[in-house]
Amino acid sequence: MGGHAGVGAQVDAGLGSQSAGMHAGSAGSAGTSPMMEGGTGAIDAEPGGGAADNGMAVGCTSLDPAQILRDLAPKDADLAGDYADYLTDELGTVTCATEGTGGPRTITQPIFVPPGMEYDGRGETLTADVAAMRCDTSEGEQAESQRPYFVLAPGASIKNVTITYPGCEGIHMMGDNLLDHITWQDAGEDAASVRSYFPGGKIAITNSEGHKAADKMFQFNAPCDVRIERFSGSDMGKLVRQNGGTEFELKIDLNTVSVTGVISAVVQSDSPLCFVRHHALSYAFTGSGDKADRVFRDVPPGNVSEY
Ligand code: ADA
Ligand code: CA
Repeated sequence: MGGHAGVGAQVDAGLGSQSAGMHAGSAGSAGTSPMMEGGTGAIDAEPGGGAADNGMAVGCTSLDPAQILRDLAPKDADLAGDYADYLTDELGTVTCATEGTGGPRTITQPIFVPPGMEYDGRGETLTADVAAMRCDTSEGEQAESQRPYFVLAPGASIKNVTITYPGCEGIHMMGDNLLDHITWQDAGEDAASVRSYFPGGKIAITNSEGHKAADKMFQFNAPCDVRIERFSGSDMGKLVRQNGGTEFELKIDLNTVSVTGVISAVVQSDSPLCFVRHHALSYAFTGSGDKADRVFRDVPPGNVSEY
C-alpha cells in the first residue's frame, strides 16, 4: 500500500493520562502439532512498507487502540477498577503496530497488537528505554509498575521478536494468543503474563527461548489453557507460576521443553484446579539436594500426567 509515512499510531491507552541438584525428565521426540485454533482471523500485515522507529502502524489504520482497550474492561467492578488503573498507570500511551522493522531498535512505548491481528517482528531485536518504559534495573527487577514491551489484545499473535535487557514487563497476553519464535534474553521480573483483569483463554508459546527470569518466566493470574511447545530456557525462579493464593482453573501442557538453572519450580501453583500434562520435559535445578517435590510445586500430584 505505500504512501503511509510509517509513523506508529500514538494513542493514549489510559483514561486521559499522557504519561506516558539435578533431575532429568524423560526424553521424547519432538512432534509437530498445529497452531492453536484461537487467534484466527488475523489480518495480514501489508508487506513492503518502510520501517519507522516505533514500528509500522500497518493494520492499525482506522483503529482506535485506546478505545479498544477501554472496551475490554472486565464486568466485575473490582477488576474493572484495577484494569482502569492498569491502563492509566502502567500501560500509558501505546504504539499500535502489526509489523516490526527486522532490525535492532529501542522502544519508548508498549506496542499494542489489535484483536485478531498478527505482529511480525521480522527478526527484530527490541530494547526498552529504561526511563520511558519504567524498567526496574535493580537486583531482581521485581517492580510491578514496569511497562510491557507488548500488549496482545484477545486473539492477537506475535512472532519473530527478540527482547533484550532490560526485560521490563515482557509481553502482556489478554487471551487467545500465540507467541511464536520469541527470544527473551533477560526476562527480568517475568517474560510474559496474563493479568487477573484480562479475559484469558488459550495461550500458546512455541519455538521460543527465555533466560534470566528473576522471578518466573510465565505468570498466569486468570484462567487459561496454556501450551508451551518447543521451548528452552535457563536461569529462572519458576518456568510457570499461577498467581499465589488463587484457585481458578489453569491447564498447562509442556511439550518438548528443556529448562536449566531452575531455582524454585518448573510449575508452581496453589490451585486444586491446576492441571499439568507434559511430554519430553527436561529440567535441571540449581544447587544441591533433592528437588523432586519442586518440579510441580504444590500442584496436586493427581493433576499431573505425562504423555
Ligand atoms: C508477583 C506478585 C503478584 C503478581 C505477579 C505478576 O508474583 O506477587 O501479585 O503481580 O507478580 O503478575 O507478575
Ligand atoms: Ca509481572
